[in-house]
Amino acid sequence: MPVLLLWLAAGCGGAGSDDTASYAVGEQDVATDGGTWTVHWAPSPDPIPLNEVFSIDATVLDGSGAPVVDASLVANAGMGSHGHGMNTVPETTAGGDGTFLIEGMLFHMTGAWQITFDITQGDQLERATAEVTCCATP
Ligand SMILES: [Cu+2]
Repeated sequence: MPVLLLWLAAGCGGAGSDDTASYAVGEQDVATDGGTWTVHWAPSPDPIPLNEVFSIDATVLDGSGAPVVDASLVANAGMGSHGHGMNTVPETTAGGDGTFLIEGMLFHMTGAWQITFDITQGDQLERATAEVTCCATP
């Protein structure tokens, strides 16, 4: 039955649909605003649950697609249209190989959220922003 449900969501899921599958984020690549790096990321669990803590696996890549091992990353999120952020402060753990584990994210409202990844390498700082629509209702 899960296969059938996914197929139905893919065929019929549109604006306003509350099918769980229509909120799946998948793996995304988001370029930083200066164009230097790409953040490859995915949430866990996916789809992101409303009002429940989730985490993000992210990898910072350079222009050739190689991991950037000496950059730092700070993640945050907010609803630009509402002018507020999250009520939690996420913590980021660097893997030392270009990967980062971001824990303690929580979306407390449905609607459009922006996840920001601030990447710093030396004295260079650039931001990647991902747009996410929250969330599947239980
Ligand atoms: Cu809001």
